[in-house]
Amino acid sequence: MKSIITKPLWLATALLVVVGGSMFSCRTTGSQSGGISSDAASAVYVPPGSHDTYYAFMSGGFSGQVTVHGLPSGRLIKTVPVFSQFPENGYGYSEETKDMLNTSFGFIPWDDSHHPQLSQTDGVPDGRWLFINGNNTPRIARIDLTTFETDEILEIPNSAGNHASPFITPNSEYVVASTRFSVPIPQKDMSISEYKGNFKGTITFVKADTPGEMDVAFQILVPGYNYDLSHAGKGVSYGWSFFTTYNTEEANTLLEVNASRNDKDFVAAVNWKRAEECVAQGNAKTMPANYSHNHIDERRIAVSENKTSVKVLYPTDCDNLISFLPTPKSPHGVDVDPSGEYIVAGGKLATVIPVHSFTKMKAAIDAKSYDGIVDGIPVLKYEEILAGEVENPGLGPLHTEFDGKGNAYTTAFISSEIVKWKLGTWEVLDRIPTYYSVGHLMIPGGDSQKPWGKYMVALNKITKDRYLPTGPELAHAGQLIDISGDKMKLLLDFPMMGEPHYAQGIEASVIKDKQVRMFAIQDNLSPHAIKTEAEARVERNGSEIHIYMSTIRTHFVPDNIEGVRVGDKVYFHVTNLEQDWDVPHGFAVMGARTSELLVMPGETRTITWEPQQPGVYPFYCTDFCSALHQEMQGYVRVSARGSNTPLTYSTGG
Ligand code: K7E
Ligand code: CUA
Repeated sequence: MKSIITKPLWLATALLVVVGGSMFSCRTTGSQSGGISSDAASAVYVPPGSHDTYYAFMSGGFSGQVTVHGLPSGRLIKTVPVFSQFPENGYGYSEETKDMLNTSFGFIPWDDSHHPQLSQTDGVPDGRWLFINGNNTPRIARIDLTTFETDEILEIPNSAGNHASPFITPNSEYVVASTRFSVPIPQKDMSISEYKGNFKGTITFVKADTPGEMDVAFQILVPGYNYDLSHAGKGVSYGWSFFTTYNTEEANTLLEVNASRNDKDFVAAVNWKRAEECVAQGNAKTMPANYSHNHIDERRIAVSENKTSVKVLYPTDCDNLISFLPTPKSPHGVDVDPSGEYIVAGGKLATVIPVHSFTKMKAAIDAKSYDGIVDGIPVLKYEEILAGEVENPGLGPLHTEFDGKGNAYTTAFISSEIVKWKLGTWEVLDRIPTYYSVGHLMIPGGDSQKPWGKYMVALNKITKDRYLPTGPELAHAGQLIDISGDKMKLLLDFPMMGEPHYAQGIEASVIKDKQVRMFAIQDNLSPHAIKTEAEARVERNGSEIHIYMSTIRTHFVPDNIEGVRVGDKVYFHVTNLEQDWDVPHGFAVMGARTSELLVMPGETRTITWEPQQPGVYPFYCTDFCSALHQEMQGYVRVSARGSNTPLTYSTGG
C-alpha cells in the first residue's frame, strides 16, 4: 500500500511543478486570467526589518474591531478594540475603559463595524484619527492614531442600523450616520404592517473635528427608505453629502422581492451647508432623545454622559436641503470622484453604472426641473443629471474607488471581478477576477481628493479554496492588486478578520513618526496611580480592597497580600513604572471573571476580582517582558468570610 502511494505522489509532484511552471508563465501575459505575475513575490516582499509603505485600516466586521495591516505585505500589525470587549488587553473590562461601551441600552460589549474613515484636511487623509461605525447599536467611534486606541464613542439616537456611516467631510467637519432600517421616530409601539408612510429615516451629521466633543449637530427626518451608504462631496461638490437609498417601495416584508419593484431608487443629495443655515435660523425642532457620549479624558479614564435632546430638521422647513437623484436599481455604494463632479452609484440590480454630474444636478435644482416632490424633497430627472453610464460593468456593481489618474474601479459582487473604467468616456479599460465575491475595495486615499494610486485591495466575502480549510468557517481575505500600470495585476492574497467591509489606507510616513511611545509617569493623572514603588499599598474600605500595585522589570509591589476575605471586591490598580518603549506588563489573577490587563509604560489600569473560595491565589505577568518574566508573580491569600486575618502586604526593596 505504502509503495503504491509513494510512487504516484512523487510523479504527481513532478507533474505539478511542470504544469504549475507553465501556468505561471502563461498567466504573466495578462491580468484577464487573474493570474499572478512572475514579479508578484518581489512586489510585495518587505524584507525583515523593513517597514511597509502604507497603513491599511480594515473594518473588523462582526468582530466589532479594527485591524491594521501593512501594505504591500498584507501583514497584520495590530487589532484595535473598538466596540467589542477585548480580553487581550482588558479593553471594555478594565475600570478605565468599560464606560466606553455604555449606551442608552446599557452596557453593550459588541457591535458590527463596517466603514473606517480617516480624518481629512482639505480633502486629504491627514492621519490624525480613524472613525468607524457600529452598525447594530448605532454608534460612531474615534480612534486616535498616535496611540491606536479608541478614545471616543457617540451613540446615534433616532436611528436603527447605522450603515451609511461615518463618511467624513473634507475638513473633518462632520461624520455622518443614517438609518439603514427605517423605524418609528420617535420610537413607539405600533404595528409593523403600518410601516409605509409612518416609519421614517434619519440622516445625522455628527460634529467630528474636536476630540472629546463629538455630538449630533443636527438630524434630518427623511422618508422611510433604507439609507445604505454615503460619501461626502469634495472640490466642486464641497458642502454636500450623498446617500444611497433602497426600498423606496417602503416594503416591510420579503424585501428581496418587494423592495426590488422600482426601476430606480434614489441617491439623496444633502446640502449640509444649507442645513447649517437652516439650523442657525432656528428652523430645526428640538426633539427629546436618549443617547450616550463616552470619551477618554485627560486621566486616561472613560467618562460617559447621557444626552437628552437633538435638533431635527424637516425638509419642509428648509428648502433646497435635499434632492433625490433617481438611480437604478437598489443602489448600494455611492462614491464621489477626486474632483467632486462625478457621483457614482453601484446599483446592485442595475445593468449599468450610473454616474451623476454634480454640475447638472445643481442646474436642475436651480431650474426647479422636478419629476415630483416626496415629503418636501424634489425628485430630479434622471436624464437631466446623468453624466454617463458605464456599460457592461460586471454583475452586481457595489463600490467604486479612484486612482487620481482619471480612472475608476468598481467591484462586481456577482461576477467576482473589479472593472477599471475611465471617467468622462465611461469606457471599460480592464477587468480582473477576484476570489471571490468582492464587496468593497480600497485604494489608499481612493475616496479622497488625492489618492495614492499604486495599490488596490479587494475585500472579498468568500474565500472557498484559497486557504487551508478550517472547518465550516473559512478565512475572509483581501487581495492586493497593483494598479500602477494600464493592466491590473494581482499580487497577493492575505487573510483578514471577518467580515471585511470597507477599509482605508494612508502612506505610512504620515502616521509613523507621531507615535506615542510611553506615557510620562510624572504626568499620570489617574487617581489610582502610584509614582514609585514606595507608594505601593493595600487599603480596605468596608468590603472593598484597593491594591495600589507597581510593576517594573521584574516584580510586582506588593507581591504577597493577606487579609482578603470571601465577599470582598478587590481592585487591582496596576501602574507600570517603566519609561521605555515596548515594555508593557501584563496582570492576571486566577479565577478573575474579567480579563487580564495589559498596562503600557507610565499607565495605570484597574481590574476587579471577587474571590469565591478561601485559598491562596497566584497572579502573574502575562507579557514576556524580560529574562526574569517568569519570576514576575505574586500571591493573594483569601480567608473565609468574616475571618480576622489581618491585612498585610509585602513592600518594595
Ligand atoms: Cu459590506 Cu459598506 Cu456594510 Cu458594501 S457594506 S460590501
Ligand atoms: Cu512583566 Cu512579564
